[in-house]
Amino acid sequence: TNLSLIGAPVETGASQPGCLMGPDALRTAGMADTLRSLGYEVRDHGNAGSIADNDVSHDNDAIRNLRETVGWSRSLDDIGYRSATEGNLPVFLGGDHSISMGSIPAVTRYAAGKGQPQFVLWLDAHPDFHTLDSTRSGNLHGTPVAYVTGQPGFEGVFPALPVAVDAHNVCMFGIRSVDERERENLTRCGVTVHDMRAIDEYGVPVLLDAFLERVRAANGALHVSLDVDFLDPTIAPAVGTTVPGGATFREAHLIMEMLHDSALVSSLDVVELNPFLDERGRTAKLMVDLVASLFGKRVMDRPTRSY
Ligand code: DIR
Ligand code: MN
Ligand code: MN
Ligand code: MN
Repeated sequence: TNLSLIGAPVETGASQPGCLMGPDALRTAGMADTLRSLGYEVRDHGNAGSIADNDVSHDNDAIRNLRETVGWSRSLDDIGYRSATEGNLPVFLGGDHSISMGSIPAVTRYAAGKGQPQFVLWLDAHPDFHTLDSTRSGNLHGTPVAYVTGQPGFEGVFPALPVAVDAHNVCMFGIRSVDERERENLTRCGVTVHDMRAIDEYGVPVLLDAFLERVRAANGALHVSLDVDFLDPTIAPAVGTTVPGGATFREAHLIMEMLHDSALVSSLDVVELNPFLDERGRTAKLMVDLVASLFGKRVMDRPTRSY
């Protein structure tokens, strides 16, 4: 597999500035060389730009930076689709979580062309399931899952989706901050939400293995979207939306290790890193280390087991 790193210096979806520097912090923390050391051919495509020549609007006045976000979604959709069709596994280096409004449509379209259903593993403190109508903060990083699963209200604003992700094929881990409107819609649409309590009660292996089995049984493509705030703030402080009680170091690594063993992952986002809030690159290095686990870094070899 060839990995293509796609920098997405986007901060217009977040409440505060800083994610603009995310791709460069991940590079500085050694993303490309770490992946090369695991045996991959890695090409860094540099940073993408926005296609912001659109003239969209919406009557929810709370929404911030709508045009910029639509522009980024178009641009990242183009770049991601091209990267996938050239046979690479795209790794999107964010940027706030609004970049998934480009990355996921791209890989979903590519998968559909091969007859594969798209699955999404969403690792986040938040479900990011607001629609343009339901968002109160107006921060569009809170909307990507609603958009990519084809929830109503994005038509005529964001690009039409040739193929939406089936909401039943979205599985979330680490959730611990949900707005009321999101909760109603998540339940209605059939998204699998493993909140932190579910991880406490069952542990990562049981929950993740059940999802990976579904992906495998459907011959699905699997996109992983890793938000820094999935992690507990004590180990990952460099994010603007920290929520206490997040995933531990080992829970996060175990997810990545199991994903590697599954050999199912076909694309990845690393999002919401705000280097301005970091402690000497500590969070950036942790994110690189987690990505390394996802791509095969291990302590000891072991026979693949299923749970
Ligand atoms: C909140 C926070 N649900 C909002 N969302 C965040 O603004 O819509 N997502 N921070 O990562
Ligand atoms: Mn998020
Ligand atoms: Mn989040
Ligand atoms: Mn379904």
